[in-house]
Amino acid sequence: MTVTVLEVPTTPFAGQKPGTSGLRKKVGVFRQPHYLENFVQAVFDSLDGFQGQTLVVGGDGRFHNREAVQTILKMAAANGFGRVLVGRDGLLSTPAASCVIRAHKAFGGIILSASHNPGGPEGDFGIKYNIGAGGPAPEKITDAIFAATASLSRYRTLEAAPEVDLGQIGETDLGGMRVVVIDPVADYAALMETLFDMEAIRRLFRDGFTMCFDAMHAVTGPYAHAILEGRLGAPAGTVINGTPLEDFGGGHPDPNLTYAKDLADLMMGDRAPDFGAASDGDGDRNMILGRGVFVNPSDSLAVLAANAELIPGYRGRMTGVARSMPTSRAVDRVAAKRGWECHETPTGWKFFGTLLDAGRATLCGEESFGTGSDHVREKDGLWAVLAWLNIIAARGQTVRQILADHWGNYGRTFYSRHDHEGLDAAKAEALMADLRAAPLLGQTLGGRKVALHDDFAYTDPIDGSTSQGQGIRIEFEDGARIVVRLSGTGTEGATLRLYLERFEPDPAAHDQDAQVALADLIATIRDLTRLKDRFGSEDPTVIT
Ligand code: VG1
Ligand code: CO
Repeated sequence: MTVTVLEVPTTPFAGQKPGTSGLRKKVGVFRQPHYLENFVQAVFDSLDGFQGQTLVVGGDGRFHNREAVQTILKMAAANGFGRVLVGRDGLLSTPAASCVIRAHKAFGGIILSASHNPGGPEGDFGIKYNIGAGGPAPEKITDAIFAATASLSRYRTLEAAPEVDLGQIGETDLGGMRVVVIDPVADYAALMETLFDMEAIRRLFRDGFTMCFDAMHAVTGPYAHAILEGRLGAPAGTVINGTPLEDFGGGHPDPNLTYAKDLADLMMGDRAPDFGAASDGDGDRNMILGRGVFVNPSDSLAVLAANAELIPGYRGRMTGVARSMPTSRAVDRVAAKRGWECHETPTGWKFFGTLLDAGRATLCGEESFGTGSDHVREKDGLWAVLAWLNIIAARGQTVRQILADHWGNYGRTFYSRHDHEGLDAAKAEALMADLRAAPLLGQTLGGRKVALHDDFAYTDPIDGSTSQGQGIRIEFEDGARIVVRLSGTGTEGATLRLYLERFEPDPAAHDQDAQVALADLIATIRDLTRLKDRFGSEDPTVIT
């Protein structure tokens, strides 16, 4: 069959603006004729020099993933890519996509995911472009893509091209471009073997250590089955909800105490295994639990940093750490003790890329259940789980003991995030504007004096690029801190995020519940923002 390149006339769609992590919209929006095609063409139009090069394509398997992959394959061929590597069945977790881009020296990659947002015909879909270093496109590129979407008049695809069979590993030709269907797990699993003491973890399981990994019917299932139950010998049944479903079984594939409630309940109950973990829709987030204990993601980052020397892949090569601004400053204390660089960046993994590339950060993390390192350029859920297993094996301690020791050594940073989802967007914007304008500096709020009040701005120390308006910070003289920002990943109304933090050096006070320890800060920010007056309720939808 002769396949010819077709130029399809089109007109721009408003609002194709990538947010914290790519373009996310309702499935119905993405299924409009030309919607996905326009965005993909805008991505290609913003890039230079990819003729004959390799593109990586894969997604988290949510509803519309399959059709979208076929569309992108035809467009990649029509635009002149030489080769596409695509995960079998169109699957690649976000960290695995980053790994494949790097391992095969691809020009870049397209990842189809709306991460932790629900899927299915009524759910969300998303797409993002990752650069050749493996990480999310920096703002310079996402801005260019958005600009291109606004003036698009045609896109290129193939006429009369057959669907590519994505179910079989192998190679085919598509309009002169090679399509290589790869095992989505192989490169990633091989990389994990180079980082961790796999034998020590194998021994742990052999000696009866028990674990429950909840893949939440999302993309990590095949990876967790292959690595935990396959290579590490954990008993069958260790991985639950391990088959990716297009609608994630109707759930919210977000590994937190609200949406992974079954796992949280199991870990707090009498029959809890030694270790519990979960990951999100696209496999880049992780939640860590021990028997009877939840590890706050900010603490998880600090513990991983403090124990990195116990992990073969990091021994003797820690240079620095980086965290997103709203993430607690627990890791800063580790960096200060070890003499490492410590960077504070805006929310979103794309801000870590330059630091990782330059060797200025080895580990990085976000309070939103994201931890990772310079092994790829995305946060990595299963990597964090393996890192914890490695540390547990090396220290011979329970999660609870490891956490208590950490707090004993560094003090405890009480931390919580309160999410208020589904708010009226205009009212949420008004709250932010009021809070930005309020003359808070020097005032006393809830008995604490305000020492800093700003809207976080960032200058990248490597490439000098700047980003404004990244979240309002209110810091007090005693070191306590409140951060307020609006989500950039939602698809409905607005989500307000309140981040609360207070340092406690006294070990005798470490056992309190975080909500109790932070109660006064919670009251302060609710009063200051008049949450109840504005929205009728001041109760968060999700508490972490
Ligand atoms: C949220 C998190 C942020 C994370 C982003 C993408 O963004 O707060 O830390 O990087 O999701 O994570 P926002 O703008 O909604 O607060 V994922 O797992 O969607 O790739
Ligand atoms: Co995610």
